[in-house]
Order: sequence, then C-alpha cells, then structure tokens
Amino acid sequence: MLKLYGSTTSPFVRRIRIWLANTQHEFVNLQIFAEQDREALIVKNPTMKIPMLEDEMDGKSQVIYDSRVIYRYLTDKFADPALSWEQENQLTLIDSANDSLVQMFILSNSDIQADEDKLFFKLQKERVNAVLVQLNEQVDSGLFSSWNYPSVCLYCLIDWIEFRKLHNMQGLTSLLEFHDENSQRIEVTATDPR
Ligand SMILES: N[C@@H](CCC(=O)N[C@@H](CS)C(=O)NCC(=O)O)C(=O)O
Repeated sequence: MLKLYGSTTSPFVRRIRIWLANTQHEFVNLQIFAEQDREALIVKNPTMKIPMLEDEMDGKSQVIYDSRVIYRYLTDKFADPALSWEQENQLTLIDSANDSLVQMFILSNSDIQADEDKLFFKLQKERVNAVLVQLNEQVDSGLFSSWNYPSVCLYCLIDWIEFRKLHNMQGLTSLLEFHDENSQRIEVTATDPR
C-alpha cells in the first residue's frame, strides 16, 4: 500500500498526487508547521520536507524522501520508462525556480521582506526570471505538449505562483496558455489548493 505524506498547498506534493491520480494510494494531509505533525514527521523523515512516500509490502516498509526520488521509485515499481536527459534538465529548471520561491515564501511568512539589493534576494530573483523565460521558450517550442511528469511539475509550479501571487507572469504568455490548457483536467481540479 502506498502512503503519500504531504499538504494540499505544496507544489512538490501536488505533482505526486497528480501523478498518482490513477494509482491506489492513501494521502496523509500534514500541517508541517504545526507541532504535532512535525513530531510525527521527524520520526520518519529528518529532512522534515514533504512530499514523503511510504510503501508497505510484505510486512516491510520503504520510506522515500524528495519528489524527484519518489518519482524514480514509482517509475521503478511500475516499470515505467525513465526520463530522458532533456526531461531531467526540465525537472532541474522547474525545481530550481520552485526551491527559490519556497525559500522566499518562507522568508515573507517570517516577516522578512524581499530587498532586491541584498545578495540572497538578487540571486533568487535572477534564477526565477531566467528559468521562467527558458521554460516559456520550451513550451513555445512544443517541449511540454504531452501531459507527462515534467508537464505535471510545470503545471504545479505555475499554478502555485498564481495561487500565492509570487511572480509577475506578464509576458510569459506560453506559460500562461499552458496553464489554461491544462487547468480543467480532472486530476488537476481534484488537487486544486484553493
Ligand atoms: N526537493 C524537495 C523539495 C520539497 C520542499 O521544499 N517541500 C516544502 C513544501 S513545498 C517543504 O516541505 N518545506 C518545509 C521546510 O522548508 O521546512 C522535493 O522535491 O520534494
């Protein structure tokens, strides 16, 4: 039995929820900043980040951290084809923007305002801008035209940016069109954090 631990708002969790839409699994919804859930999480996962997957089979339990590794575990378990190097790079682009935005989101929830003169914010802003421009070009060239795992991850990133109002998406028209085109999928609406 597959158990996915996460939250309903995390873009990293949502990609796995969407990917598992047609696979039987249990979703354990955690409040990762609440004391009780932190205590439960740390026992199994000292990184204290979500998603985390637990696979129980033949009386044994396998815990997997990190969405990227979870995807690889599922690929292996269900004998799905591995990602190409181009797709791995797409994931790295998506993850790097996603990580920078998560860090800045946590800082803003800590009442630390983004000051673009400060090195930390300058680095994250530059990365997010450059990555989104590159992803916009890739969508434009048709590299995200099938609904595969990188497309799911890209959708979750863009939708989270819009949901949390994290970046001005004006001008990134291919990304916005990609978002619109996929927004009515059943697994997408079923995992909408709003
Ligand atoms: N590389 C990780 C990133 C996961 C991640 O950053 N998750 C966020 C939620 S969106 C988290 O758990 N943050 C908790 C923290 O930073 O303390 C993955 O792909 O799973």
